[in-house]
Order: sequence, then C-alpha cells, then structure tokens
Amino acid sequence: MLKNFAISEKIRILSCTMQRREKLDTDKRPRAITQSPARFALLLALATVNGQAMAQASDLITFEPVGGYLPDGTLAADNLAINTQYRAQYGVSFGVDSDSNLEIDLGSALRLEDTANSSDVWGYVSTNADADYNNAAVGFESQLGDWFLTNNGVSTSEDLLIQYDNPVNAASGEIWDLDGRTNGNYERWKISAYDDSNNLVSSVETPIGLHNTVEGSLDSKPWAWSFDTTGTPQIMKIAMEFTGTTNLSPLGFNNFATSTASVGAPEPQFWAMLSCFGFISFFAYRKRQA
Ligand SMILES: [Ca+2]
Ligand SMILES: [Ca+2]
Ligand SMILES: [Ca+2]
Ligand SMILES: [Ca+2]
Repeated sequence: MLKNFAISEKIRILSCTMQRREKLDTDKRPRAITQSPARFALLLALATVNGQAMAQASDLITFEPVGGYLPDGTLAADNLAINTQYRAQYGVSFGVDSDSNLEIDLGSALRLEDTANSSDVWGYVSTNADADYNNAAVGFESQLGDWFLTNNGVSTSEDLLIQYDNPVNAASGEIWDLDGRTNGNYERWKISAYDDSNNLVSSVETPIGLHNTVEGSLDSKPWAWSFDTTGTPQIMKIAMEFTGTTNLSPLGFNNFATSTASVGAPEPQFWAMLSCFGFISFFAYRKRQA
C-alpha cells in the first residue's frame, strides 16, 4: 500500500512539475502528447510501473508462485504445508480447526497442490477433466491455474480456518470439485465469517455435490462464495466446515480475495493498460481545456 502510494505520489509530483514547466515555457514546449514522443514514452513507462504496483497490491491470492516462490520466499512444491507463508503480504494465516474452537490448531496447515500432481498425494479427483487428479474441467483451466490449496480430506471434522491479522469487510474465494456419490451421498461446505469475538457475521452454504455424470455437476469446477459485510461487525476469521454426507471431504480452494467480495481479478497488464488510458485521457482532457 505504502509502495503503491509512493509511486502514485511520484507520478503526481512529476505531472505537476511538467505543468509548471509548461507555464514557464509555453512557446518552446509542444503541449500535445502526440507531439512529444519522449513525454508519451515516459508516461507510458510510469503508467506501466503504476499498473504493476496496483496489481502487486491486489488482495487476490491465486496460490500461483511467482518465479517458483511463495510470498515469504519459500520455494513452492507439491504437498507443501501452508500456514503462514502469505501472512506478511496479505495478513492471513491458514490452518485446520478440528476442535471447532475457531482457532487454528497448533502445528496444523493446509496443503499446496499443483495441477501436474507431481507426487502421489492428490488434492481432488478430477473425473471430468483431461487428467485424473487436480485438474480443471475444459474451459476452467486458467481459472484454476497451476496451483491451489487443499485440506487433507481424510476426516470430515477438520474445518479449514483462515485467520486475519486485521479485520476486513469482505472476502471471497472458490471451492473446487463439489462431488456426489452414486449412493446419493454428497459433499457440501458451509463457509462462515466471524468477528474478533467469534460472533457469526455471515455464512453461506454450497450447493449439494452432484455425481460427475449428472447435469450441473461441479466435479473439476469452481463454486464461488463471497461476503460483503459493510456496516456490520468486521471479519477476522473465515471457517469452511464440511456439511455433506460422504466420509471423505477433499476440496480445492483457490482465488482467495482476502478483502473484496469479487472473485478473480484482472491481470497486471489490464491495470497497466487502464492506468495508461487514464493518463492519456487526462492529458487529452487538459489539452481540450487549454
Ligand atoms: Ca482449533
Ligand atoms: Ca500432491
Ligand atoms: Ca471430483
Ligand atoms: Ca491457482
């Protein structure tokens, strides 16, 4: 945030300096950006830097490593235990709450999974995808990316728990691969947001998982949850509790926006383009006003 502010402030100061120079030297300096390629290039570069800073400041955790590493510098690997690797950058910790006291069980963690299923411990069975494990259905590959989080799925009493360092008013995320069995048993999850005193703020329940042969099945597909609690007590914890009837509860967890209610975010290039058009529009407007 500070970094983003600092870059924005530099751009503002530079823009003001340009304006002052123009006032002092109007005859000699062309005013339209199209008449000044150097100035246009500078603004383009600044817009790109600003766009990247905005993207970095995004609250979206896709679980995709950057250059092979997680935010705390840990080398990403299939089956890696995930607990505090995202804490410094995003203010959230992940874990399991098997005694339902809304505290992450000591030493517990969720698990990082790659779609290549590099080792034989898988996150979920992707029946309706090209590969048997950890894959997305056709058309959903880019939404899943190459990495996601999972629970261990061997016990239905192990709630997933996210704990915040600072309260938020909104959050969203995806649960992947809600299945149903041929015997009618189903996977289902209840996602609940709590305040700092463990009071329930809001909750939402997934649909009942359908068998992968049934129309509307969410096998290998995402289901998005989201909270927007503006004006009500703030969120400090989010629990994902199994409410289905199967004896195993593997799931994929992906695209977690820690403080906004919309799942997914534009790519960095989008922000760069948006910033860029913003600057161009601004200077075009100034030119029209002049
Ligand atoms: Ca606990
Ligand atoms: Ca694995
Ligand atoms: Ca499945
Ligand atoms: Ca991902």
